[in-house]
Amino acid sequence: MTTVDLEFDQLNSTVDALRRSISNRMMYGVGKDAVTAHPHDWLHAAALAVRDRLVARWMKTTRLQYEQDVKRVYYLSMEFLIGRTFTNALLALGIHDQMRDALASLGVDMQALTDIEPDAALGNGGLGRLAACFLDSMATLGIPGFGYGIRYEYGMFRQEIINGEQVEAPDYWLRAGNPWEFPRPEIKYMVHFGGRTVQRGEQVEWIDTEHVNATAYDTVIPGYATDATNTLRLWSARATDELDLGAFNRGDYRNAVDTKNMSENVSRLLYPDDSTQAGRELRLRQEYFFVSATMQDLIRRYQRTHSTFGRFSEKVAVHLNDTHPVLAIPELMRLLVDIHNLSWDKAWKHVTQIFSYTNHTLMPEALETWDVEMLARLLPRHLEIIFEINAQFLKHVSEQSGHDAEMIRRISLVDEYGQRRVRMAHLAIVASDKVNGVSKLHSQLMTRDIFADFAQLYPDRFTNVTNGITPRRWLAQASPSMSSLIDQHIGSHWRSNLFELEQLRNLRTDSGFIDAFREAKRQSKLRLVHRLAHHTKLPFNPDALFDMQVKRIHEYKRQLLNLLHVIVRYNQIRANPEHDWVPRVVMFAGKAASAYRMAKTIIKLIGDVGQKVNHDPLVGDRLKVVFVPNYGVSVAELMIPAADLSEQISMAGTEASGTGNMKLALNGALTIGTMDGANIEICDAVGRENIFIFGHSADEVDDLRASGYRPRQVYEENAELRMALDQIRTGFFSPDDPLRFSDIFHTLVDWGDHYMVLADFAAFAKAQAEVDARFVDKRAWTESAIENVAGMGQFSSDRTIGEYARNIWHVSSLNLE
Ligand code: 26V
Repeated sequence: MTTVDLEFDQLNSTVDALRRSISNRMMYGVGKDAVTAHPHDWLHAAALAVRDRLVARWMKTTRLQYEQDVKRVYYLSMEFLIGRTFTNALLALGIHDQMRDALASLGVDMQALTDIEPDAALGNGGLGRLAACFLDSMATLGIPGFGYGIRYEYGMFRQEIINGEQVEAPDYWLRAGNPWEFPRPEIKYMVHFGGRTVQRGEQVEWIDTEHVNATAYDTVIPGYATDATNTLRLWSARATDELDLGAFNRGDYRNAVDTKNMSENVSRLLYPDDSTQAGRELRLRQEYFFVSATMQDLIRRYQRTHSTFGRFSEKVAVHLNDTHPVLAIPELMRLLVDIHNLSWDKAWKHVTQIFSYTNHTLMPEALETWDVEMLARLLPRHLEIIFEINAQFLKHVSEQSGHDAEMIRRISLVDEYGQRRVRMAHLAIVASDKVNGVSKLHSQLMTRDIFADFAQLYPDRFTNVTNGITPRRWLAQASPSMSSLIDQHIGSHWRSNLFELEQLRNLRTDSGFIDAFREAKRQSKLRLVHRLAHHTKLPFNPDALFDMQVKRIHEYKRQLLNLLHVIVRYNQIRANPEHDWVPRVVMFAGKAASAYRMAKTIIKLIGDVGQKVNHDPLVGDRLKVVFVPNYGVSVAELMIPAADLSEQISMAGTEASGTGNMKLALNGALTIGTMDGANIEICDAVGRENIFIFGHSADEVDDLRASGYRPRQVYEENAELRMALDQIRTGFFSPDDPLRFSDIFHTLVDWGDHYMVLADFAAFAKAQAEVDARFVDKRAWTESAIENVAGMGQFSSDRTIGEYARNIWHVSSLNLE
């Protein structure tokens, strides 16, 4: 290796310098000139000019990490919902306006460019977006943190709404190339599958395997207003031999190419489905593929500066974002014991100090288990290791518990009822130093219900770290009008210390500020109306109350509760059109898992109700119902700043935390919500009088269920609700197919109403009436909205990451001096 110093240009970020950089990148990077360049070429050239300005910081960060021999955090996640990068990077570097002017001087409109950047949508929902907010905060706080995941070629499907129905289209997000990633073909690891194990003396060997290579793609994660710059490393599968030369030489070219494609399928697509069994084997392969490459990579990095494993657990923390990466545990055991020759006990000691695990859902059907038979076939050595971990664990518990056989069956890593399955959450808990839930309530319920036995055994292991969101993307970037208003009054430092928003409390009664606040909100509403204009063809009144429920479509989130209230309101308006109704636009957005029939039917019902309501001349602009297609990070950035009302109406005890609730409150929306997830903490932060809380609490849900919940009785006793449900059942909204929604009716009325929609309906309707009354009093409403923004300090993901760093990972920030 040579050690010559490279000579390169120091890049500054004046408008002139940026214009030259873009021109150079267009010429030498993209290979075009201003005459032939398409908009995507401009975006590419501008993105490369921005990326160039991040690289020096990135290298500095890496160099300092080695020099200071820091402890590193590895955040393992099957999902990273990054969204767009261009504006985010400009804001992090503080060169947004300079870039806008540089592009303008080249005759290019920056807004038009930012709009064509594809989202990196490598995730399904809350868990994936949380990972992206965490990357932003780790970099901003200077925590030496690495994101590790899969470079899916196809991200979350694009949702089209055709005749009111969800149609999934593939998301080939890499079509135009990805200017933000650095391919690292030299960083590659072999990942094995199948085969069998043999004992050779003390050692076990895993042989006769098939293999695939994992190669790295690195994305720069800039911290906000700091030189600290982290890395997201995503793995892509490459066939180990470019082609099966045997088959090729036999003239079987087709077969040779097929084999290569098969093995590369492992990183082809994101699983858009948390509700089906289909493709489970490929999903297991994905999970192992990415954790194997990651464990090999972190060992290699450790060994660059350490000659023994003595300090391994002092220098490495691995975080498991839910159970999807749990195979990292047996994989690290395998690498340490079988490859690096540590004793089992030494290796296990390291492992139990290195790992930590976050649970993101209490729903039993979402707790991952893997068929023992499938594991035996794909990962025989790992299954042996899991069995050994289990044997030692159960021996220990048995001694401690006085041989409580029933308890041992419950906590075993292997579920022995019926077909044997490995319980991945149990493996995560046994191997982790810390296990956390994502809101206070969720952490309590976790230790009370699903992990009660473990919480008894290891009370100190369980903790809570309430989720948070990055204020850079969710306020500074998403809402230019609100951000600049806040800047004018309290300065710009809230971006790095969100508690500064508390100063807005002093302004809540300042008439000038109240008017300006309302105007900033109105700007965001106009922006949304303008963008929706060509989609809906409906005239929206920007002064109407914008009521939003934006999140995955799921029965537990209760879009149906919202919709039933819309129908009741519609009937009331028709019965009494002269009344002074508060105009409302009720917006829904969200994707349904492709195999989740009920969720798709709910989308269709929203569309059909909208058809009826929106075209009823008696209703006018008193009520509009809109389903905004293709919800994702960028659509969220457009919608959330425009919201007046935030619907957070899950059945209490089902939404682990929610993070959309935080984004909406931060943008000055008032919440209507149940005492669920982080809503409870939001209520404390903004004050009970500035939020609309309704419905059964988690305990009351349990009591009602225990005492025998009878939804049909609710239906019979509430005339307005009954009318709405009957309209759904009899085809009032679907005259072309009157029985289309009969399953929805029966689910709610006859089949148990599992998520207690009817039980909470009356309370919800009452809370909605209070919403109307408050909204009429513009001043009172705006004061509450300001209180919401002012109270959001604790929901910055910087606070969240600070807690993880201190209490779970035990890492400190890099010294950047
Ligand atoms: C499971 C699976 C199973 C296999 C196929 C793909 C897939 C994708 C996701 C999941 C589990 C999703 C769990 C989740 O997203 N939980 C959400 O996590 C948020 C961040 O903590 C939290 O705010 C939400 O309340 C919670 O629902």
